[in-house]
Amino acid sequence: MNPSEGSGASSPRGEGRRGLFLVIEGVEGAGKSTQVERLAHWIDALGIEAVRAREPGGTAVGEAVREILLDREELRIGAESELFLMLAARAAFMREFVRPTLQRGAVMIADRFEFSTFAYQGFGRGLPLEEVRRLNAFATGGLRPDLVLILDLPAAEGRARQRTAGKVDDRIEASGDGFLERVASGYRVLAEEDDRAVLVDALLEPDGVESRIRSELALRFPEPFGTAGGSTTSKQPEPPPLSE
Ligand code: T5A
Repeated sequence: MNPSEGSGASSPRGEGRRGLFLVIEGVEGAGKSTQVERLAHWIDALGIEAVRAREPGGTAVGEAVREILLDREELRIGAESELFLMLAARAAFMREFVRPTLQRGAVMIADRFEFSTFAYQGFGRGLPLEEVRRLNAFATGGLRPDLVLILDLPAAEGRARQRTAGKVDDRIEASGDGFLERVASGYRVLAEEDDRAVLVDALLEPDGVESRIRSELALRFPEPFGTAGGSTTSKQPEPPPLSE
């Protein structure tokens, strides 16, 4: 996905406040790209600038790293090398997208971010999670998302959706069902232990998933999303401050 900038003028959290950093996560085929697009259009329609980008990717460095990570099946990339490549892409993503977007008070919507690293390289590949978190924090400078929406779906269901869509396996998807199941359950553990994360039932139709996402945003960020209706699974009413 290429970055896209909206044209709205107002700031999501009021004048003089920083922007909002939203992340959509989940297993392969969970519907992340679908929901990132819908969310960006909704926020644009509210007159707020929304910037969206995928990880790994988005930047020139990130897209080059993505090609190595996903498409170069002849390369034997060890788990540690995979981690550092993801983090190399992330450092560029922070510098070129996230910080400038938040500094001008817009909404950054990321299609995957650090939870992917914790789930895939930590739970999936078996690298020590605390070490993964520590290295990730260096790449991000400690800047964390305001909200991580995890599209919760059994790994097998996501793979089935990908097959229906005609998607060919990339290097990471070819890591096997056991790997992808560890990733899916890893996401649930991550959601349980982090107040900035919430599971969204991704077995629902796309409209239902979108409605849950809007409701969650309305509850956590009443200004400017408070007009959205629907149910919610939120664990906290107020948005946490961005930490750096
Ligand atoms: N990775 C990434 C790491 O290992 N570590 C990291 O730190 C990072 C950042 C990236 C790969 O890199 C790994 C993880 C990944 O293996 P990717 O292509 O960005 O790969 O991610 P994928 O999950 O592979 O992307 P997909 O496009 O396959 O999945 P999405 O975006 O979750 O799903 P989407 O929206 O494209 O939808 C897939 C299909 O399902 C349908 C859609 O129409 C589409 O056909 N669909 C639904 N069907 C039924 N119900 C719904 N609710 C649906 N929503 C969408």
